[in-house]
Amino acid sequence: KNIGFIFDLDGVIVDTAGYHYLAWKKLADELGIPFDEEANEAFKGVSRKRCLQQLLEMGQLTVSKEQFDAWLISKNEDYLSYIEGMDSSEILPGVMKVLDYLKERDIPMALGSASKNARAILAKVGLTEYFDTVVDGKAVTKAKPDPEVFLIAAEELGADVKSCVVFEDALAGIEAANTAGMVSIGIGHPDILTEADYNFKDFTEIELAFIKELIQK
Ligand code: B16
Ligand code: MG
Repeated sequence: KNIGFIFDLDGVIVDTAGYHYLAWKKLADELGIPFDEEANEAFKGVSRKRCLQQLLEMGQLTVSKEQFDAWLISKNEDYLSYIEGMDSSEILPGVMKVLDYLKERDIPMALGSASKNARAILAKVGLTEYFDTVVDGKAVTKAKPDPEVFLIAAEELGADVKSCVVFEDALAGIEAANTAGMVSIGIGHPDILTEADYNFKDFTEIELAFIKELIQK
């Protein structure tokens, strides 16, 4: 069987949620819409467009297509300015241990992210060469919980769908992996990621013996 390891980016490999939050918060403040870190939780793993739709719904605003697009652009420009200085120090604890273990064994690895900035972030933190393929927000038409992003990743890796392992921090991502029939590993709060096959608070909790088992499964 052909295995494949698929990683979400934001919240799994790096924590960009804080930067997304600052950018959404800036726009929300400009529009007079109350927005806090808790509201930002619902934006995790969700496409940029869908996030703006949700924000406008929260403020009960309806706007023209032109205005909507202009806000999408300004949010992203702000976000890009916040992530400008990102480097490898922002790779989350324990992640390198797992990536290196898989790389040393030539296990096919993919990135499966909703972010259109995924490639730029990977380059900033110096992880581009770890991934055989990057399936990002530019490559998918249907957002998580639709399994499209992970199915494309499996295909590009030449991996059997049922032999793929997915690491995700968002509920929508866990649902996407489960729908695809892949092994889902929740990174974050087990109370939120209840549907995951396995749960870990973060990568420091993952033993290499567990990764070895997944490879041999
Ligand atoms: P962008 P992931 C997701 O990335 C983020 O979790 C989510 O908060 C963000 O809105 C989305 O990417 C789109 O990002 O604005 O950069 O295209 O978790 O799927 O790696
Ligand atoms: Mg994520």
